[in-house]
Amino acid sequence: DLHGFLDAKNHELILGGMFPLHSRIILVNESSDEEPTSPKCEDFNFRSLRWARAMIHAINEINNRSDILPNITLGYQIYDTCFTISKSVEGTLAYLTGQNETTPNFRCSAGAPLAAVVGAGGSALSIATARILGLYYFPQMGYASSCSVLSDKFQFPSFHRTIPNDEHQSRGMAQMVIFFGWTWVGAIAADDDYGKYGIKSFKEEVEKKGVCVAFSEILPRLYNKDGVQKIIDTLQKYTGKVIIVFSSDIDLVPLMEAVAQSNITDKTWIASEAWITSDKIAKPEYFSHLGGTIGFGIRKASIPNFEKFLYELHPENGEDELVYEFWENAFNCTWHSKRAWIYTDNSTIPTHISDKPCTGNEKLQDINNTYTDVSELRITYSVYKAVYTVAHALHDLDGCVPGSGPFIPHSMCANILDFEPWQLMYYLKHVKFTTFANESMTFDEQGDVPGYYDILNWQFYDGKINYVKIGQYVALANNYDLTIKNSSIVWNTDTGKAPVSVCSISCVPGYRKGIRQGEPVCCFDCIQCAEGEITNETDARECISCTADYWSNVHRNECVLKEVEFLAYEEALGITLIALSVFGVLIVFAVTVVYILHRDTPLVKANDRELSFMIQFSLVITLLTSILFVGKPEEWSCMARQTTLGLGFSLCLSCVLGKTIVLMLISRAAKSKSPEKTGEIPVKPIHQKCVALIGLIIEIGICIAYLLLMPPSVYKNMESQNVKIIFECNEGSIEFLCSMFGFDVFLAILAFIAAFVARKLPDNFNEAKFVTFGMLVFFIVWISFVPAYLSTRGKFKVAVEIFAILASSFGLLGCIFAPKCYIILLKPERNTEEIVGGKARMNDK
Ligand code: TCR
Repeated sequence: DLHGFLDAKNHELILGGMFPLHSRIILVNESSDEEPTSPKCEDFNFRSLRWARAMIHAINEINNRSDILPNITLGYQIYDTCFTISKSVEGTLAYLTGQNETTPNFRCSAGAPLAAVVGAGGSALSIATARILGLYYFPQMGYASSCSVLSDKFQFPSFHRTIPNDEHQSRGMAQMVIFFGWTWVGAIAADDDYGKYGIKSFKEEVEKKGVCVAFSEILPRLYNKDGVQKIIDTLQKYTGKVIIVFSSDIDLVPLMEAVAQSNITDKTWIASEAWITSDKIAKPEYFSHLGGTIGFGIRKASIPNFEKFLYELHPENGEDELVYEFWENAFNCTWHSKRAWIYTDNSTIPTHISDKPCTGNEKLQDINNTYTDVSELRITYSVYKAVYTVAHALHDLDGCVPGSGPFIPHSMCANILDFEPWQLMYYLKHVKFTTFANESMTFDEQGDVPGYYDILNWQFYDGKINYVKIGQYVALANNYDLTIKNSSIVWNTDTGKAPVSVCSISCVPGYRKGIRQGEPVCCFDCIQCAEGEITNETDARECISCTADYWSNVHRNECVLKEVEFLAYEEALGITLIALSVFGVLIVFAVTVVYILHRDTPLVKANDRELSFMIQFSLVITLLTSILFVGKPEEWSCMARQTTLGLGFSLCLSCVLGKTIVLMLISRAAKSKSPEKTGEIPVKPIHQKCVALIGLIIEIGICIAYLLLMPPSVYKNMESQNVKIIFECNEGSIEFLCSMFGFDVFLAILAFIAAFVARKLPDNFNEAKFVTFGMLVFFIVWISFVPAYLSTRGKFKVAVEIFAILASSFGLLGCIFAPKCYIILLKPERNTEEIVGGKARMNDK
């Protein structure tokens, strides 16, 4: 028979109600030689008793009201589902068959026709019952069945509910996870439709946003130590901090007991609606493990006069046998006298709870029981709304004006005392009313209500766990709105701040994400960008290369202009080189001054005075060209530097050649003839100058061709070094450059040969010997220059060339003029015609 409350006497219509008044059925090993009986239930559930009482309270209220169903009295029949599918189906069939008939005959249930069924608790139960009720299009109002599949009106045509679809809740949780920046979360689901569908849509939502689900576990259906241990192991391995649990409190208890015994304390639990306000889980002794839990709760209201009504429950108020059982469980006592009556089946009488006898004088006010706790009326309010919805639908049906009713044909009305289930369905679909809490109730196409949730946070004060509202989530049509007041959240982290739940800490700019083979995308390594590449955002997937003139900085988070390199005037090397060249020029000037002052002495006059001045002038030029090599290269300085240098040297060397040729001829003549006749050699000073001029002209020719045809130009060298742009001169044509300097070398060789031949002239002052030295110095400098030049880079290349210029100029200066100045200034007694010899004589002509 129906196990629960029945109040159907003298009533016109009955509402069926299904509540999990017990949490499970007693499993007995039935032998197959006996007739099987429906299993008994155990573990009394105070919370659902409150729900059932809310239904009765609502019905009493409606019966007393004159504005709803004034002429009809409603009765109720409540069935205990024991939180089990089989019991729920059994109850459904009992409703439909009018208890013991095999054919559905719901009109005859308990003496009055059954109008609708409120229930059946959890989604799995509602799905099972809705399939049967749906066959008859029998109205069903769910109050706690939130699973998204129940919105499918093809499968469940007669199902309506006053609790929002879990789709909203999953989406809200996903948004919350994203709001707090968690990307590495765990998920645990109960082994039923509620848990599995809830986690499924949560995962879908969250994965769209790049959050990874580290693990997804299913709670074992029947308590099973290994199954729970497996989840504990997973939790212990989990490195993130956030775990989402979609489960009813009853299924979650074994896991939470195990968690409380483990050392898993640094996790933040995200609760689904079914356990966030459950005192089975929110126990102070679990608080160190579960403190700071955040979860979703459906709308709450305090139902008027409900608390008083709850306290009215007393076994001696002529109530049902269930109330005796409640009393035993609540007060921890035993009705010794009533036992046989309460537990009709002797074989399953539970061992009595305690030896203390129940007296009936116990006071509910004295104990702290979930049943009387009216601080969090959420599902209770949902039950209340479900009853009111049916009542309003019945009221609308009753108020139908004949002739303008909704039913075809002839705009018929239905009769309140004799209507078909589908006719009430019509009114349920269109019902519209406002509850005492000012909530307006309507149902959409799917029989659903809008998604509204309070976001609750567990906080411990006043010696108990409080559910503090820290925000809300409102889902209207396509508009989702999550508000969270961050400051009012209490976290169970060491820092008191929101936990950071990531697999890998995000990569700062300058680093990119490197995939780890075979691991989720949220787990990655941060790899620094290569040189010349940067990222300027966090968590970049790729580095970007800097453009041509730019290069990455040390942190690789910015492209900076490349450093420009050239030999600047300001730097020490540049200053030193310029100082050296100016110093050289000053020395040349000094020599010139000495020459001018002693212009009539034999030594100066010897071997063409003008050529000597020309050599001094050319040395000034070569020394000064080194200045052109310093500083940022420009078009003009690039063109000027090599050509001036070439010209300077050619002038210098051709003058030297002019001089040495004469010396050579003299020495040749001296070998064959007597020294007196040397004066007769046919060389005139004008010829010497011609030699110098011809040399210079040829060089000028080469230079002009060079500048016109393939001139040197500025070149930004970016290849040889990444971090720097080297400003240098592109020499234009290597061929021209080589021929220009090649000609200089040619002149130098000629001068060297001539001087070498004349080096043994038996003069007192042997100029040829010093020129030979000078040329040797010149060669040595420039020969060693080539490898040094080729092996240096950047600005030092120029410095090497300047060194060569200075060294060769100083070499020439030193070898050609120093000995002469020495004699002119310090040994004037040797500066006589005899000593200077034939040369002077020759020049005198
Ligand atoms: N929907 C769950 C069952 C459930 C529940 C609860 C059970 C909800 N809220 C509170 C016990 C207590 C929400 C389902 O299965 O759909």
